[in-house]
Amino acid sequence: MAILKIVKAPDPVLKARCKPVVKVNGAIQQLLDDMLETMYEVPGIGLAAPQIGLNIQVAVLDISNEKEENNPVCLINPEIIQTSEGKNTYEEGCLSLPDFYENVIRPKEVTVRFIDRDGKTKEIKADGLLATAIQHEIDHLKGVLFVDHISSLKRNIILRKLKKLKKEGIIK
Ligand code: GNR
Ligand code: NI
Repeated sequence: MAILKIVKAPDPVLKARCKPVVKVNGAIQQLLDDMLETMYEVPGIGLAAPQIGLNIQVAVLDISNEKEENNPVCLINPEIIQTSEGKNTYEEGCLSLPDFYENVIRPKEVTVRFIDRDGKTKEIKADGLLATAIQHEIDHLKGVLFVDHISSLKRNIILRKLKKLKKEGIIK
């Protein structure tokens, strides 16, 4: 097990498209376990591979609260195969955009097809926070951040502030 370093914007690794995983082997399972450990440590409700510097189609999620049992979800090569007409607004955050939050409108319900930690193909129909988090993580695998869904004015303010914080050595 290991805690991994989280990449902060702006960084080209967060803007690249991710390659599919061709085989679920021990190395991928180790990576999933390390990503879950890193996500729980922060804590966050999701983490995608580009956020730890890897452009591969892997993400982990857990929307359970501190009183509940952990409910880890591992997504390999996820695709959204259905979205609802109805929309939902959530105030989103991102571990790669630390301390910035904005409302994002997305489909309320999604069905996602993916390969799980055991290499089995699965489908989940999600709504509420899980649907939002799944869409947020799949966006990361396409090089999309939540700030790409808000106005360019708000996005540029956030990215400029992050650049400055990096330059001053306040964040890495
Ligand atoms: O921890 C996270 N919280 C969150 C809140 C609302 C919508 C999406 C998220 S995902 C985020 C972790 C993260 O950056 N995943 O990529
Ligand atoms: Ni994120």
